[in-house]
Amino acid sequence: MKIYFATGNPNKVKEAEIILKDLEGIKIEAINLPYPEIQGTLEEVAEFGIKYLYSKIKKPVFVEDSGFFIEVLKGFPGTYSRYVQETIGNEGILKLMEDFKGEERRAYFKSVVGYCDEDGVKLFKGVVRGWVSQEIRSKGYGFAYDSIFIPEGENRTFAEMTREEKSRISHRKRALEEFKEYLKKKLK
Ligand code: ITT
Repeated sequence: MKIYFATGNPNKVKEAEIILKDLEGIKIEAINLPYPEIQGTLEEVAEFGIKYLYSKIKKPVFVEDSGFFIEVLKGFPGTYSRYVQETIGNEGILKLMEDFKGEERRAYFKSVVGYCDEDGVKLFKGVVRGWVSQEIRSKGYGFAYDSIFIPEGENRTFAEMTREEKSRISHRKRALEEFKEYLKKKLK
């Protein structure tokens, strides 16, 4: 069975490949098919996008919509994560966070996978909690907010961890793991 992963972000494809690699009987193929991203929660964006894509290609397909949420900033950048990363970037975020210390630096990544086949739409969610670091820290791994996010139980940022290490605990891992369990049951 072939399932398409619709995304324009190659980093997400590499991480999804690591997480889904042991899924027997299923072949994942990335396609860069644009879909309308409405303004709304991650769940609303994923559901609208996946319905649109399925109506176009009529084949099993999933999208993965994610964002970075800083608690003291009321969830900003959240569903604006891509735009904020491309505009003020991590330096801008650290500037906004200058006056906050310790627990005030709480943040999380959230991922929503939207899947659709002939049985309809399913959503799977994953969250990883942690903190915004004091400075940008990277060993060249990761992308976007990875170099300013320290997950719980770690003192390295995601960008100081290898892709495999990040993919053991990430929001994407948690959402795709639920998706994987669903597919395994479906294939039985
Ligand atoms: P799609 O084509 O799949 O939509 P995208 O880059 O627009 O790719 P999202 O809308 O899901 O993806 O993600 C919004 C932004 O959130 C993304 O561009 C990054 O800036 C940030 N982001 C998401 N996951 C991340 C991760 O694991 N590490 C760092 N930043 C992440």
